[in-house]
Amino acid sequence: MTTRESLIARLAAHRQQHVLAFWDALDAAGRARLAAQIESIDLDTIDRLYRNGPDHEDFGPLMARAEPPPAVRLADAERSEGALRAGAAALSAGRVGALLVAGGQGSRLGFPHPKGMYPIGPVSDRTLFQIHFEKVLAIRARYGQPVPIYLMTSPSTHAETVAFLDRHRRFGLPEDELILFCQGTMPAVDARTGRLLLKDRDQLFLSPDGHGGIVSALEASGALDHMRGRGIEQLFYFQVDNPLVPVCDPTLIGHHLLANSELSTVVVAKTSPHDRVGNAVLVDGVVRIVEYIDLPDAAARAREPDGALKFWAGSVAIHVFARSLLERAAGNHQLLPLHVSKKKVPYLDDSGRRIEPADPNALKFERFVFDLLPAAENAIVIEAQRRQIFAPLKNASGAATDTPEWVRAQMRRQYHEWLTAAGVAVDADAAIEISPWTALSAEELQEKIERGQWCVGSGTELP
Ligand code: UD2
Repeated sequence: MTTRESLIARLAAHRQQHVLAFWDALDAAGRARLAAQIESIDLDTIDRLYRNGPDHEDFGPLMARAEPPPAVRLADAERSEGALRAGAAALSAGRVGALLVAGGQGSRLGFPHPKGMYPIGPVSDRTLFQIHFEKVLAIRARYGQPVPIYLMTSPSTHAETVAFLDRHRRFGLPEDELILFCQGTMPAVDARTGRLLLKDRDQLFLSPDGHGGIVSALEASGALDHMRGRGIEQLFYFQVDNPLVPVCDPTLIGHHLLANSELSTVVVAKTSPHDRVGNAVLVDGVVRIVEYIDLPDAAARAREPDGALKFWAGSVAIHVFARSLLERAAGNHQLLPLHVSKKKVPYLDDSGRRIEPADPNALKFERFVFDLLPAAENAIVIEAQRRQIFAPLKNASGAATDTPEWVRAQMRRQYHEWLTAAGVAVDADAAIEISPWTALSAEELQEKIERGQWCVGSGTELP
């Protein structure tokens, strides 16, 4: 059993005893909670990060050696037919699963629930979760094989996500094809002193350990075993906030397979030097992603002689992973370095007063899943058109982009383009939504219209 003395001994070695300041006033449940949190923390690692800074290489020298990456064009006519066949074969053989990350706290959006519960469908108010699940179900129906969804939550989104998906009966997804697992957490420390911060008298301030936490969470939850047991070899990875994501797109998966790649990452052309997307680059012959906040200004602004951005390739956080890479990473945690960022974190001071800092006061630690790129065999970059695959919901109404209104407008625009391409005349401002059950792409919609499997209504949700 954990005693106060054993906790003090553990903490004192790292000068962190202050987190027990209110121990005597806690009830048994409070003590148990705090003790469990303290025991789950790797205090050596926290010390090391505070003293030495992040685990990863310095981005200045790294970007000085960087080149723009070679990229396969998703729509490259010459190669895409073969890619489509390869991807379709993997889906028809039941070898593909979906990895959906939904553990973030969505603080910029200001929505007090998991982001996946946000009603974004321009006509139907479908939630992000429903849109993603229906895309997977449509792929499942088309290829006649299960496509299990491995859905990562965090302690702050888990219970509500489970209850929401239960309430909606997983939108029709069979029970054994939805594997929910919760990621781990990391503490925050005071940026000036390195002291752990208390959220409450019986709680440390903990936040999700970044989407790179997926590797250890997949292993600890048994999800990797589930993949092995089901013969799932490739995982289509995406973020919960992007309703345009082409989930399990066969051509994309096919490019990954044809390149014999263990990690393929999708990029779009950046629209400005400081676009809030990761930067796919080639360093010493190796593909990697440098997050926008880490990109040195000079590199962000570097131009080619024709005026185009040198580092043009913006990562939209859509990847295809080979299971083999996730397995290797699960056995070697060094492959995912910890990044450090300075954030505003409210906390209790030693007298129990709640402090709401006006400026960033704390260091938070996160792992990024794309840091697995250098460890991947034959990693490739696939370029797609931004307007076709990317409209992330990040900001509350009022911001210039990435707001609910902006995302709905992007969705309507896409449906409008699909209909127009299929020869259907629609008013530019018509309220349109195309369900994933109807079509997952412009081509599919066109085929259905040509075969007479679908006809146009107006002003209402299409079937
Ligand atoms: C992410 C990418 C950025 C770009 C952009 C596109 C990182 C570090 N940045 O930026 O390069 O591709 O997305 O939209 O990836 N999440 C978890 N657990 C965590 C943290 C995040 O599951 O601990 C999920 C979160 O639910 C979301 C996704 O990861 O689905 C991205 O998180 P974010 O919105 O905080 O990332 P952002 O917009 O800074």
